[in-house]
Amino acid sequence: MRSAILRRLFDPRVPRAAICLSLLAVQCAAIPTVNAAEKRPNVLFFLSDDHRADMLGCAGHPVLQTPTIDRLARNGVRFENMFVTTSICAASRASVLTGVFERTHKFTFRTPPIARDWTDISYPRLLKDAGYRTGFVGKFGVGIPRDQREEMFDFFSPLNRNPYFRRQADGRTRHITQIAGDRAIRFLREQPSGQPFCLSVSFHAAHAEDSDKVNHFPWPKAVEHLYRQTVLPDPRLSDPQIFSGQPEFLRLSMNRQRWFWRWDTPQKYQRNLRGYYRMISGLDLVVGRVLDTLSELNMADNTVVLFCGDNGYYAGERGFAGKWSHYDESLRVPLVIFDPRLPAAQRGKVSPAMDARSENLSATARRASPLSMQA
Ligand SMILES: [Ca+2]
Repeated sequence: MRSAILRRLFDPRVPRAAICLSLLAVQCAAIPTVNAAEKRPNVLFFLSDDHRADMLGCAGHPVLQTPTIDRLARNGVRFENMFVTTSICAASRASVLTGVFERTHKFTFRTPPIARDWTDISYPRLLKDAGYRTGFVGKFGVGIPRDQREEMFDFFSPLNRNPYFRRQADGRTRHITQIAGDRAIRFLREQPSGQPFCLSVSFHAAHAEDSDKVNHFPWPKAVEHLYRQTVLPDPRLSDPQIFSGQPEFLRLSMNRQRWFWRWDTPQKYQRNLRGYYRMISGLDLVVGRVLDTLSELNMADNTVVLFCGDNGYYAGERGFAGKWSHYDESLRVPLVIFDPRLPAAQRGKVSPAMDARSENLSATARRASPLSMQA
């Protein structure tokens, strides 16, 4: 089974996208299980939404505070050349799950669900088949028939936005970023000993609430105090000549239409970008809470933690908003991997190695990963 999966993943006729999770799944599944269940690493995978690579403190952002992800990068590796191949939520998330391009899995908005060929080699399916307890919390964003989904996940707890705030039993409201954290913590607390796990925590933040043209970026109350007094710098490449030099189809595109929703006046720019930053700081806070629980449960020393974004974002750069198109702001996403088994000398590095567009990704990922391929 494993060799068949590897053949499919590395078949040169099969185009592939960001296959690092698929590789990790194959590697984890390859570790012998007899009397060694405790040695197989757990996998904790955080995925943010509409989050560009430079929107992290550890990536040198001058304003945005992400202390938890920065700590993961200090003790792990940050990959500065992580690109998505299709810059839109649905298709990109399907690629993250399956490790193949949109043109192969053929899933995006309003298409049929992902075919079994591809869910069979999704990282949760590989790990579940290998004896892992697999969990999913948060924004799923892909169509998968129920029977296929149940073959992928033991614990499935999706969350939808709109609204971002949910009324709780005690009458208070709670942001869904925090609710995702609550459910992730529940999964960890229910984890039986002697079995490894793979938990995927998929945030809606920092996706805009597109139906609300006034409050695009609702942030959790816990980060209300951030960036209050900060005047946010203008976006790069915002000289009007850069926009006017774009081809007509881009000047008329949704990238431009939504610029008028969010970024076209200094007041809107300051308000909305402050909200966007707070949403990212809010998810960083929740990542910290989940990692604290991991430590409390004595599982941190055997858990590989990954943090990635599903696509980038234009926050006014080039006169654009949103994602979808081909420029760096839209395609480049954060990727941080913390592996507790990584030698101290290899920690805290910034790697230029990973490039999901590269046909050599499989070899690159193998070299970059502390988990050596055993195929
Ligand atoms: Ca997205």
